[in-house]
Amino acid sequence: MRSALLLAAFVAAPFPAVRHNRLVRAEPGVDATVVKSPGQIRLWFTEPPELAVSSIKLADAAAKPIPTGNVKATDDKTSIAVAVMTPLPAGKYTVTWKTAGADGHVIKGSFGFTVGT
Ligand SMILES: [Cu+2]
Repeated sequence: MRSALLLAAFVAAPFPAVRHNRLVRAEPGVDATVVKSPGQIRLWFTEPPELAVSSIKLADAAAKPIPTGNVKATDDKTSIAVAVMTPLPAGKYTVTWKTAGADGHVIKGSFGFTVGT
């Protein structure tokens, strides 16, 4: 029902003036190289992310999923995070995320980071 209402709103206003929620910062950073395995993956957005539709997934260079905790709120309302359950060996990793802002539009993206020197 909610999605039908959202769709109707979208069709009625094909050129919405509102800006969708956007990723503004990440830790580890987008395309960053970190020396130490991160204890968590944390993302910041332009507006508070909807926790219920949020996911943060981590995979190694072979696209094998790396175990993480559940997506959780942080002390900053524009940020969400997941714990990384095991130390990451040196290598390249991909973070794939999904969330929504107050307007309910789902946004998603992915970025890489490297552990090692
Ligand atoms: Cu939007």
